[in-house]
Formats: sequence, C-alpha cells, structure tokens
Amino acid sequence: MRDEFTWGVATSAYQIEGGVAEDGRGETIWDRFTHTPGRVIDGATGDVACDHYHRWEEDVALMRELGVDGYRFSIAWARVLPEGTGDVNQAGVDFYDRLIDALLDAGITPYPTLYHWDLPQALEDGGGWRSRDTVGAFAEYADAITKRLGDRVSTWITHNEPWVAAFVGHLEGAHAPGLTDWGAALTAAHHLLVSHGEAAAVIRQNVPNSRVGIALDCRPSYPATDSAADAGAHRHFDGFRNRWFFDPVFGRGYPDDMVAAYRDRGRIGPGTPEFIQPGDMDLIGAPIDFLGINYYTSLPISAGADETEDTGIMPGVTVPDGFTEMGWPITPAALTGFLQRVHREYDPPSIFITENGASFSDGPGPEGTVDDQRRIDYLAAHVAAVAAAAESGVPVDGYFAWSLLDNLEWSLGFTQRFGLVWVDHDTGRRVPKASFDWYRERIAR
Ligand code: IFM
Repeated sequence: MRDEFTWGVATSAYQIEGGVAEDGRGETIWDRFTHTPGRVIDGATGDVACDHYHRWEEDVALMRELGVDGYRFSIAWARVLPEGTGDVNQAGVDFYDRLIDALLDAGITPYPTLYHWDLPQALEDGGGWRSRDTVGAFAEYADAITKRLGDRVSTWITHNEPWVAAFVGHLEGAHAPGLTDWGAALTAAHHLLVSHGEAAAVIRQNVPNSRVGIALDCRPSYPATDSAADAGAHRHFDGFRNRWFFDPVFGRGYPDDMVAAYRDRGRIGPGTPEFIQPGDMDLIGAPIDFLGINYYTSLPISAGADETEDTGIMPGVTVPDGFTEMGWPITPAALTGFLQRVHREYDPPSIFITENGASFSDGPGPEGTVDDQRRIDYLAAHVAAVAAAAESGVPVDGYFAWSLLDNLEWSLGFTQRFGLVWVDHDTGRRVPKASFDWYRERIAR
C-alpha cells in the first residue's frame, strides 16, 4: 500500500440520518418512495434510520475509537436547498458544518459525496434526472455547499454509483423514483454524468487545492462457460454495467458496441443519442484527481440471462467462497483483477475503494457482543485483494469499509446489516461488532 494510505468508513445521508422533517429539510424522492406502500420491505423508511442527525457526536466518537483516517458520508441536497434550487437553508448547512468540525478535531478527514441518490422531490416533480434542468440545479447545489464548506474540505466526490441511480431507479424500478423505462434510464445516466462534469468544474473554482472524483460501482463479470455465446453476453453485460460509465468518465465517450446495441434494440434513436448535447462528452471526460470504486461482488454471465441481472444467484453456479446475505457471491480475487484492469485501461492518477463490505445479520449474543466472523473474513480477503493490486503497481490510496453502521438498505429496508457497528433499529443503541475490533487492529498495523 502507498505511504499515505487512507483507511476509512463510509455511510450515506438517507441511510443513516433520519431527522427528515427537521430544520427545514425538503422532501426527497426517497421520502416519497419509502412512504409509497409496497415499495420497501416491511414499510421501512428513513424517517429515523440510525438517528445520526441527533447521534452524530456518538458516531464521530466511534470513528475516533476505530482510528480511521477518513470518513466518507453524503450530504443531503434537500437539507441545503430544500427545493433543489433557490435559497440556502442555513440550518441544514450548519449540521454538516458541525460534523466536519468534529471530524477535523478528531483527526479524521471528511470525504463528502454530493449525491447519494436522494434527489429533492421538487426536482423530480420537474422531470428529475430525465430533465436537463437537473444538471444546472446540481451545479447550483455544488456551488452553494462548496462555498460554505470548502474552507475545510478539499476532497469531494460528486456522485455515488450513477449506474444504480439511473438503472435501478429508472429501469428496474426498485429504487426511487421507481420507473421502468429504458429511455428514462439512459437519459438519467447521461444527465448524472454531465452533472458530475459541471460540478467538478464548480468545485475546482471554489475550493483551493481541491481533489475531485466520482465513486463508480462496478460488477466485474466473466463468461459462465467458454462458449462464444457466453463470451458475447459477458461483453454486453460489461458494457451495460461498467463501460457505459467508466469509458465516458475517462474521456472515451460511450462505447460504440453498446451504442449500436442500444440502437438495434430501439432504446435510442439513430444518429447521436438524443440526450447528448455538444460539449457534453468533454465535460464528462475532464480529468479527475481520483477514481472511487465501490466493489462488492463479481458475476458469471450466461447468454440469455436477463441483461439487468446484477444481483442474486445465477442458476447452476458454484462459488467457492460462498455468498453474503445479499445473495452476492464472495469473490475477492476479482477485485484485484478489476483494479488492475482499471489501471491498465483507464489509468486514473489515484484510486480509492470508496465502498466494500458485506451483509451478515449477526447480532448480539448472550454476552451482548456481536461475533461477525463472516464479515471479518470478507473484509480481510478484500483488503488483501487491494494490497495485491497495490503490490502489482495499481495506485490505490485508500479503502473505505461499507459501512460504519447497520443502516437502511434502500428498498430492502432494515433486513440487511452491513455495519461494523450493530444498531438496534428500535432504540438506536449502537454495539461495535467483532469486525469493528478487527478493523481497528488492521488500521493500527
Ligand atoms: O447500501 C449500499 C450503498 O448505498 C451503495 N452501495 C452499495 C451498498 C450496499 O448495497
């Protein structure tokens, strides 16, 4: 690992904060979605979540005890600009102001993400990410928040997992805003990427010595058999799931094979895709200071499998290291391979693993302690995979475990636990798990 390696933990606003109606925060698409019957398991909502909005000092103390160098969290756009644009809500900014000061006092570097899926509902009402106007609104938000926090925060992440925001939200319909439309998904994906470019330029202007990046999720895949049909399906899946974002962010535009495939399938029209305006691809492909990679699993792909299949167990597949409770195969070696590929093909100046972790539901035993050995095994294997990539020359500069706390796993509600700290979702009580102690010792080493 490089000398200045950053060890951290990650969270996101809607998954932990709660306090959704406090201090002038506006409604978001996730408030609307979770309150729509049938959308989320058990009718769970982020109204209280981990109550971090009130318990943030306790959470900073936990991080101090853990000894992390960095904390990756997201800022709720609707706390800063309740309607998405317009007047700044000072009380909302103050929350992040206090958090950042406390982190800095604890010797922890803040790594804020501007957008982790919680679009202000007012913008959704105007077309959300399907509308070009949302790009301008995002730049306005980036401007407002970096002008207020940029004196203390130099590292900024524009978006978290734009693939998920675009495709799970607008094609699979399992996330807010719950649409199932290819045109909407591809348009939203493009606007998310353009807004990354716009915001990056704004941040550079407002923040001296800024470091700007984006956190892309990835699903490395491989053909399920050595048949030509599976190889083709794997290539298409990789284009859909990985290259559609990695290529443009590194200045290559959208991959030709995928543009052709989408055209053939009637998802975009002939000629230049209708959502692209002159200058967009340069904006999206402007150099970044670091790339964030969120990694959880990799998948075998068979011809004929549903293109959108990105979770769940593929029929007939055996995975030596088993599955997490999300049903995701445990595949640490693929992380090394993917990092080497990204280094070889895209050559970012610096890479951070901005998320990696596992869902296992172990809770307090009779002694009150949480023995989550399966999470320790998962994390140890993935940290080793990152170290292997680093040893082979990949410029990896940090690792953020997902997540500090058990939290709201979106439409799966509170049924999945990713935390190093167990949370009683009735009382908010926090109990550090065995993996917390393991990570503290790993960081100290
Ligand atoms: O909880 C999510 C997070 O919000 C984004 N990345 C994946 C995590 C686990 O599904």
